[in-house]
Amino acid sequence: MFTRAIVRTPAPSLTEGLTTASLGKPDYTLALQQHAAYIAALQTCGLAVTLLEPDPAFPDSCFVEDTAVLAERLAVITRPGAPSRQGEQQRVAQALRAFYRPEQIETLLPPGTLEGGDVMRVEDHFYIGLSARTNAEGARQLIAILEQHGYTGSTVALRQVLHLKTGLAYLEHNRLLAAGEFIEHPLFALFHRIPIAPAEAYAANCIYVNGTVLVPAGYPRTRAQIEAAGLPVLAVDTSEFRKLDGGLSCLSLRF
Ligand code: CIR
Repeated sequence: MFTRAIVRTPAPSLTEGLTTASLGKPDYTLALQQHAAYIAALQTCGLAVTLLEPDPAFPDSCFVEDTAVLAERLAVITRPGAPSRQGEQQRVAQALRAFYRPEQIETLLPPGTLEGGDVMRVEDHFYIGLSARTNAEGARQLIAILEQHGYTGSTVALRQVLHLKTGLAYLEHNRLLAAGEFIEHPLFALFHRIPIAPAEAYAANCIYVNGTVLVPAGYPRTRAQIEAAGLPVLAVDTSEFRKLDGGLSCLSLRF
């Protein structure tokens, strides 16, 4: 069960955020509305939400998931791989000090880089994507920290996606939403995989929050597949964050 989430209000500089999509710039006003609706959805799922103030110096800082990896007894402050995002983690680290004891907070060090979007937890194991943002040294440090705190970790080489969770979402009870390169990936062969249609690949980035699955609005086939697996869904519109390669998981840290 999650009880809390940390989110960060998008800054007006959001329009200058990193992207590989060709969908145009986000509409800032609409992004703020979508962000508010996202917070409301987390609250509907029972989470107490801590809202951090915007920081115009970091256009991508609303994507707080990338700045930390959280578990019940551990908070790891990451070192984002995108140069323009290095430093975002300081404000989140400060916020986490209200919820974790000093000995439960660890920090990744240079030359390691790692973004939380590359980390998918399954029970007490953490899959870590090796991506353009997360390097082998960052993964090595995270695995060592996890093992010191009673968890385990392993790496997954990525081929096409930005982050591991761009193409995967764990929905508990062995259910795994998988898109693109992960649909047939041998590492995940033992999961009950729910394959996402190529036209809806963006919708692989869902989040399971206390029994409900938040799905991006506008992906009816994925929504029907999740409902067919017996899970209640809550649709949240993330169109403006999609323009920056961001999705539902990226917008919060849940713990
Ligand atoms: C970036 O490129 O870093 C942001 N525009 C999007 C980050 C998405 N985060 C995530 O998938 N966890």
